[in-house]
Order: sequence, then C-alpha cells, then structure tokens
Amino acid sequence: MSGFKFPVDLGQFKKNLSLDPSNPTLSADQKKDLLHNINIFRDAIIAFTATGAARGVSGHTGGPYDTAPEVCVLLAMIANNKNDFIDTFFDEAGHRVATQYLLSTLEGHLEPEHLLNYRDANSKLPGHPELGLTPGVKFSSGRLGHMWGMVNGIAMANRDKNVILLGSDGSQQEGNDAEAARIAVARNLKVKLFVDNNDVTIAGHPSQYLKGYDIANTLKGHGLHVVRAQGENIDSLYGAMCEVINYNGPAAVVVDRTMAAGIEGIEGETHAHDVITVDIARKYLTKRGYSEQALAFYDQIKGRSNPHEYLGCSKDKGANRSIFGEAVNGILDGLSKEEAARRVMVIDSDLAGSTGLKAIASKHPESFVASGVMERGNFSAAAGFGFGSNGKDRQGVFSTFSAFLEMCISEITMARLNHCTVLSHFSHSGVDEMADNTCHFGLNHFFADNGLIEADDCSLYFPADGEQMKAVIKKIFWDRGMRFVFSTRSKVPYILKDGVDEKLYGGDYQFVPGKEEVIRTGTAGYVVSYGDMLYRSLDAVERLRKEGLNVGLINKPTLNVVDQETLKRYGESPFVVVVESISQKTGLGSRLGTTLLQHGYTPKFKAIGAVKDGCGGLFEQINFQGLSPENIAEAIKSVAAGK
Ligand SMILES: Cc1ncc(C[n+]2csc(CCOP(=O)(O)OP(=O)(O)O)c2C)c(N)n1
Repeated sequence: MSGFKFPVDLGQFKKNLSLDPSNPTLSADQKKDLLHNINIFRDAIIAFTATGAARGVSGHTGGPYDTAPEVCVLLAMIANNKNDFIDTFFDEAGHRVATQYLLSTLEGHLEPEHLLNYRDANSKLPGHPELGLTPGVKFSSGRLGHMWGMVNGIAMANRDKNVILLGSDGSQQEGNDAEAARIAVARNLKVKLFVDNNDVTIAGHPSQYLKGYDIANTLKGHGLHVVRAQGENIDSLYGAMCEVINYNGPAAVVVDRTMAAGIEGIEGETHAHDVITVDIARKYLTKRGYSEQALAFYDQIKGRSNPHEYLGCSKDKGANRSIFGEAVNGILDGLSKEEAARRVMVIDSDLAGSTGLKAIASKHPESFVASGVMERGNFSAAAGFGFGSNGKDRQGVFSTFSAFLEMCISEITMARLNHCTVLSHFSHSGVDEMADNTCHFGLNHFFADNGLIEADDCSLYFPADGEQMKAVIKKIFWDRGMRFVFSTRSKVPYILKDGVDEKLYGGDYQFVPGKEEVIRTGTAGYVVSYGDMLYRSLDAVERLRKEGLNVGLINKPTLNVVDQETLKRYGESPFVVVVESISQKTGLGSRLGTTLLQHGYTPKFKAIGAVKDGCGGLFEQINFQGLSPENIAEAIKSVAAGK
C-alpha cells in the first residue's frame, strides 16, 4: 500500500525529552511533555495496527497501546543518560511488535507511511519482531516467556548498564521466567522488568482462570526488588520506574492497569488483546482530533485472497482446528456428565478459541480445564491424568500451536517413560496463513516421536480435511499411549472421490491408523503428501495427468508409521516426491528416502517442504516457500525427467 499519508505527525514526538531517574517527581512541564508523547505513541499504535484488521491479517493493539507510558518514560531516561542503558526494549510478549516498529520509525529506520503495511505479505512488518528482517528491529521475540533468560546474559555482558525487559502477565506464566528470575537474583543483574499487569491474555482474565497467580509476590519470592504502580497514573508509574532504575540489581515494576484504558468499546475486554477494528480505531482517533480525511485511507485497504482454483477438492472448506473440538464433543456426548468428568480431562493453554477447545469448554465444561500460558505444565498435567490408563478408562487431552510442540519435547519423553496416555492437538501446523510469521511456524512434528525404536506406541496423525479429522478422532480417541494430532491455521477444502463430486472421507469412510491411502493410482511415479498439502498436491497431480504424465498420489495421515503394502506400490514406481509444509529438514521427506532404501526400493526421490523464514501475510506464505501447486508440478516434472 502506498500513496497514503500516515495520519499521526510523528514529528510532534518530543525526542529530546530527558528525564533524570534520580528525581522521582515530575515537574508540571515534564508531565505535560510526557503525556503528550504517550498520546502520540498511542495514536500511532492504534492508527497502524488497525490496518491489520482492514486487510484481514489480524494483529495486536491492546498490548503495545498499554505499554506506551513505560516506553515513553524509558526513552526519556535513556535520552538523559545513554551510558546507563542498553537502549533496546526487549519484549517477552512479541505480539506487541507494533512498539518495535514504531520505535524503529522514530529512530528513522522506517518511513511512517510504511507502518500502514502492518502484517502485510512482504512488507517486512510481520506479526512478531524478527532480527535481521525489519530495519531497526533489534531482537526476535514471539514465543512468550523466552526473552528474560537471554536478557540475563545480555546483562552479564554489560554489567554496568540497565537492561530493559517489557513483561506481561501472559509471559510471566511461563516456567522459563522462574528460572530466569533465579539467575538474575543470584548474579545481582541489572535487569529491569516492566510488567503490564492488565489481567488480559487471549482466552480470558488470569484473575479468573488462574487463581493464586500473583506476579508481584512471585517476583518478590524470587528475590527481585518489586514496586507496584498504577499504570494510568503517570506520577505513580514514574515514581515506581525511578525506584527500579535506581536499584542496583534486578527489579520490577508491576504495572497494574485495565487493558486498553481509554479505548471506548474494548477497554478491559479480552478482545482488546487482538487487533482493534477500524470502526473503534476511527472513533478513538476522531475523538483525538484526526480529521475524516486523514483517516480515509482505511477505506482503500482491502484483503487479498488466493485466486488459485484447486482441482479434485470441494469449493467449501472446513477449519480442522475447530473440527477437532467438535469431534471430541462427539465422543463426550456419548458419556454421562459424571463419566465425562471422571474419564476425560481437556486442558487449555490460553488458546481455546484458536485450537478448537472452546467448543468443548461450552458443551462439556465438566471435562474442561482453563489454564494459562504454561504448555509444559499443561501437557504434563494431561499426561498425568492418563497415567496408568489403558486408554479406555481415562484420557488427558492437551492442545496448543504446533510451534510450541518444540517446548514440550522433554515432557513428552517423561510422559512416554511413564506410559502415559495423552491425546495432543497441535494446531497452526506449517506456514499456511501465518501472518504471525517464523516464530509461530509449526515445523518440527517429528520431534514428538522422540522415543527409541523399541519404545511404546506413539502416533502422529495429520488429517487432510475435516471429514478425515472426524474419522481420526473417532478411531483413536480411546487408544492408549501418546497420540499427536495436527491441523493448520487455514481452512482446508474437502478431498473428493476421483471424478465425482462426493467427499472421499465422508459417508462410511473409516480411518485405519498406520494405513497410507491411494488417492490416485499412477504409473509414472508417486507423490506422497498429507495434511494441508494433500489438496495442493492433488491439484498438481490432476493437472499433470491431464497433460499426460500419469502420476499417482498417496495420503499418509499417520506420519510416522510405515505401511509396507503402500510403500511397495510407490517404492517400485519410477519416482517418489514428498510434499509437506513442515520443515524440509526434519519432516517426512528427511526420513522416507531412508525407509525406501531400507526396504530395497530405489525410486528417484525428491522432497519439498518449508525451507525459509516467512514473508508475512496469509496465503502468500505457502507460495513463498515454493509449495504452490505450480511448484509441486515443477518438482514432479523435474524428478520425472531425471533431474
Ligand atoms: C509460548 C507461547 N505460548 C502461547 C502463545 C500464544 N499467545 C500469544 S499472546 C498470548 C497471551 C498473551 O497475554 P499477554 O502477554 O498478557 O499479552 P496482552 O494480552 O496483554 O497483549 C498467547 C497465549 C505464544 N505466543 N507463545
């Protein structure tokens, strides 16, 4: 998007405002200037994050809006004495990336107008900060609670400087922060935390769903110097910040505030965590004095959608991540409330709305446990619920994004060694429609299958469409052992029977674990795929068959089990191309070649998967990785031609 003027005049931001923390009281002029800066900062955050809503790529407004006062105070303190600080606003809640983009702009690395491309594909303004991608961005963040540990090391390397960490009541739930706190205290590091305690995360209010959680007492218990402040009272906030900066060691301000204070329509609401709607942004900015004309650019911003028409699948699509929850409800519906509560425990990780658990929470609250941003603790609780279970008696169910599977590897090992029974749903697999970008890519599913070859059962399932998801859950729900089910953020169309407008996995289809499914038989060679790449592969296969290349297609919904019969079919064919949207480095393609060789098959072989950091945006991500149907067709043709 170009040709529009950024509505907020950032030239009005008083960059030379200088505040000396040795004086904890603001003069009237200092207070006026500070409030002026905070208002400009907040106007700008609202103005450009709302473009994410306008173009349908989501985003986050409330968090970066909230922390504007702390950021503006710190900018003025740094201006007062640069030598006293590492001038980076490390943020353990990377979704508040708008702060970093605005700071980058104030430092002159980005043009203000460019901010209006927030989260758009190829804008270099993705949903979380990525070091090396965006001019002026000084670190990567986005997985909650992963920053403090590193900040400790930065403080160790810069003992005489204050190192800033913007914290949040979501991030502080992660166990890493407890470890980091202990190191900071033991080494007396000059780590300075400013924790936005707004009592809002994604799925709700921590004060309601996480009774007993108390950030100030927790940090005090670790030995930090802790001061509380009222975030929307600048005198209270400033005094507390001075105290923490003057303290010679690790210290925190726990900043109490209502989320999105002053934004009519979302103040205190959980959806203030997400992107602000254009209507609410307009209302806020209009009240702040911006003209209708200055805000007219919103009307010009339109979302883009994938123009490709896929062969072999339905036009309508299903959201597999939601269908997971409905499928579990289908099982729970068959139990009495008492039985459901006793036999099934479904634990959330503050993502119920995104991973399908919300449907379970509303229909079967007796089985549902709302929990915090604590993937490892939640996974282990689900596993423990299934400790000693033969599968039929008790099931623990866990869910989060596929990206955070990487956090749970060791817990998975210990659950396996304890013969636990647990069903995990990892949504947001791969790269498709992930404007959140690289830190949120779900790439390493095979890490879950990390036991020894002789270890207990562990299955990875990746259904190709909504009907197959239902069939998978129906079949495996009461199995024992570790089961991992994957889905994408994006919706997927339904795979159709060959030449007929009828769903392949509808009707009386029954899922057979470990069985690979022949979607098209071929003589030239085979594509092996699964999940969201199956329909894209099918499209490529259909087009090539029309061109005369008789290529077949296999669906491998159980990723980690060898199906000898089907392996023989494609192993004896001239070539095999693996197509997947998880990491090419660790995905199916990195092991299927070995499997083929071990069984004495030597077809020509190629594997394509995700290979690089993301480009932001939605459908653009798949194409950017070289995984469009055209790319798949090219890969097939090149192998067929012996290249
Ligand atoms: C490790 C990890 N788990 C889950 C998420 C998904 N997630 C993003 S933001 C968020 C809640 C954030 O709450 P908070 O940090 O308090 O931010 P605020 O709502 O104040 O903006 C969650 C669960 C994530 N980014 N990282």
